Amino acid sequence: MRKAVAASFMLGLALVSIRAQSPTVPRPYDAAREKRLEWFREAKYGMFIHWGLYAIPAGEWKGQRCLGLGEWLMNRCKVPVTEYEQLTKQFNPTKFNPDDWVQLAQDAGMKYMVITSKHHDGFALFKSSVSPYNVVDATPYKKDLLKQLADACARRGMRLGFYYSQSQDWHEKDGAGNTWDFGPDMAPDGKTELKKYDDYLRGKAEPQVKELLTSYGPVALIWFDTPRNMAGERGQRFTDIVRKIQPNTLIDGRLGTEGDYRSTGDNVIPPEASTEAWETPATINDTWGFRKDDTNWKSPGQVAFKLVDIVSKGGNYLLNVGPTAEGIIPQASADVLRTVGRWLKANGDAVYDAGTSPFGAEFGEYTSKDAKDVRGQKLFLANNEWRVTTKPGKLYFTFFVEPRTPFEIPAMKNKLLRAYRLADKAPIPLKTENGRTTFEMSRPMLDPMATVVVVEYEGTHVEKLVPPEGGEW
Ligand code: H79
Repeated sequence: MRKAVAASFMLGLALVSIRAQSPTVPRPYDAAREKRLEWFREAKYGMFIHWGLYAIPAGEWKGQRCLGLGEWLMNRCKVPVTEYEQLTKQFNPTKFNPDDWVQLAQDAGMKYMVITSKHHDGFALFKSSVSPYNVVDATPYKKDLLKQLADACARRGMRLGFYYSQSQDWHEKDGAGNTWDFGPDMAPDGKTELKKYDDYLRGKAEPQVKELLTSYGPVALIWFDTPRNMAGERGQRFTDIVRKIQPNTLIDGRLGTEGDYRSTGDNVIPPEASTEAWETPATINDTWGFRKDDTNWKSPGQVAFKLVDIVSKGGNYLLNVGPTAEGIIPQASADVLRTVGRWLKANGDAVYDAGTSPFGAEFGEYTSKDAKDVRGQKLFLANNEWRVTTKPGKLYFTFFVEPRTPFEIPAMKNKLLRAYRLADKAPIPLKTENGRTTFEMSRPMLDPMATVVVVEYEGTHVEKLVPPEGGEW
């Protein structure tokens, strides 16, 4: 026994080094981290808010369309700091009503909110004694936006986290990213830093993160992004600040050193389940910061699918909205969120605190041909008809299209007890023949968005049947 423990510890050490390439390799168990993660694993669904000066140009600079992500405008159109800074004089979001935003998140069924406290452009949405480039000191609005949102969240029992761009800061000569005003970050050797990066980190980023953790009550999480030159000691300095001031605050997966959970790439949903805590940050159209020309809203059905897909794989869905410069969350995105929220009111048992699929074949399969996806990975042929999530003794089958009938429940050892539709508890007869259990639903299905069928079984966890010798069923 002791040998086994030692062996698994050694294995744990060995795995640390290969985790970077293989995020599905579990990390060694960390009781404190698991405790911090408890609420996060239950919550499943959060609201991301990208808001800043970039909402004013909204994708257009000096009458020219500036393509790409709205919040990347300064970078994409190489706007000098001296010009971009002028936006502060116009920033006056008088229609901002923090209670409306929290109410929207609650109507949407979202359990936490994460707002950009400072994006890559360097402008802070909060009062900062470290840099006057902030909403209180530099704009006619003069009020702390984060304080107002934090107070509304506290009043309504909503968890609040802060996005903070620790590495890129295009406003500062020693921050990463602004090559058009301040020259390249790195020498051509790719190793020698050309900016006094630690001056920026110690002079602005670290003290601002301290401010965020000190002045706004409990911070659910800090969402760092795009780690450049952050390895080792620099990342650890941020971790130390967070742990010292608010030990329960979660750190996302993009600090540069290991955080509390894994962040996927933007809009990336992995093909398979993982027991490690993770989160997909995602756009509801094709930008994070508001762009007036982007109305490519995902439909409520698409959002519901992504949510259940992510939950069935063990992750969280952090879905973004981009408010306008006046402080309004675009009506079309609010409508989508509320439609999904209504569906969650009836079907939330399948989502909140639900466990991963015990099966997996429903996700799809890797191509047997030599095809690659846009990221150069082996192509995964996703199957999007249904997903399954779990609670002890229960399987939640969520159907996004009418299933082939009869629908065959994947084989398992546990005895199946009963099935019913989640939204109205209407019983659904189970039929077992030759060891295979099936059910049929009356058509058309109840809900045009997605219909959840609960299947109850004996025991608390699914015991898989081992395939008979020789392989396939
Ligand atoms: O905050 C959101 C994005 O602004 C941020 N992450 C999410 C959560 C993000 N930062 N960097 N990226 C995403 C990758 C951005 C890549 C691109 Fe570009 C920006 C592609 C086009 C514009 C940089 C500049 C790479 C090519 C040109």
